[in-house]
Amino acid sequence: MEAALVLIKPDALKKSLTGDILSRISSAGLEIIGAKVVRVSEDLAKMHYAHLKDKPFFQDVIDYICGKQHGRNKVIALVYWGEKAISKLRALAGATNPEEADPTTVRGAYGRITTSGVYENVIHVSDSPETAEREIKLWFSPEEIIEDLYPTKTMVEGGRAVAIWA
Ligand code: IDP
Ligand code: MG
Repeated sequence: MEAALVLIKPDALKKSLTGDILSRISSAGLEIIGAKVVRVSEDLAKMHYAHLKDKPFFQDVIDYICGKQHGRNKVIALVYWGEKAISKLRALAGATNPEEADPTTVRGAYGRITTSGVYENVIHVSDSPETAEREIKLWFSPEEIIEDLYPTKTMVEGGRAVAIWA
C-alpha cells in the first residue's frame, strides 16, 4: 500500500474542474485519507518545489502554485492511499508537459503552456514513495490523516496533546 499527495492547482479551481478531476481519479479505486483547502504561502511553495530551485522557471512555478496568475491563492490538497497509488495517479495525471501529455489524461485534457512558458498542468501528484512522504508531511499534520502513515510524536500545546511528525 502506498500514499500519494495530490494537489488540485489554482488553474483547475478557476476552471471549475475539481469534480471532473476527482471522478477521473476515482477510477483508480484508491481511498481518500486526507483532504483540505489550503492557502499556499510562498514558504510552503518553495519547500514543496525545493528540487526545482535552480531552474530558470522556479519563480514562475512558485507564483503559479500560489495562484498569482489565476487570482486565487488556494489549492485543494488530498492524500490518496492504496495499492500502487503513485503509478496509478501519475498515469491518470499524464506527463509533466501538458502538450506532450496523452489527451485522455487530466493534464492532456486541461493543461496548457502559457506564452511565458509556464506549464499550467492542473494537478500535482507525488512521484515516488520518498517524495510522497516528504510532501504529505509538509502539507498535512498527522491528525488530518485517517491512517497511521508515518511515525509521530506527541507535543503538549495549550494543555492539549497534539501529534506531530516524529
Ligand atoms: P511533475 O509535476 O510532473 O512531478 P516536476 O518536474 O516535479 O514535474 O515539476 C514540478 C512542476 O514544475 C510541474 O508540474 C510544472 O508545473 C513545472 N515545470 C516542470 N518542468 C517545467 C519546464 O520545463 N518548464 C516550465 N514549467 C515546468
Ligand atoms: Mg514532481
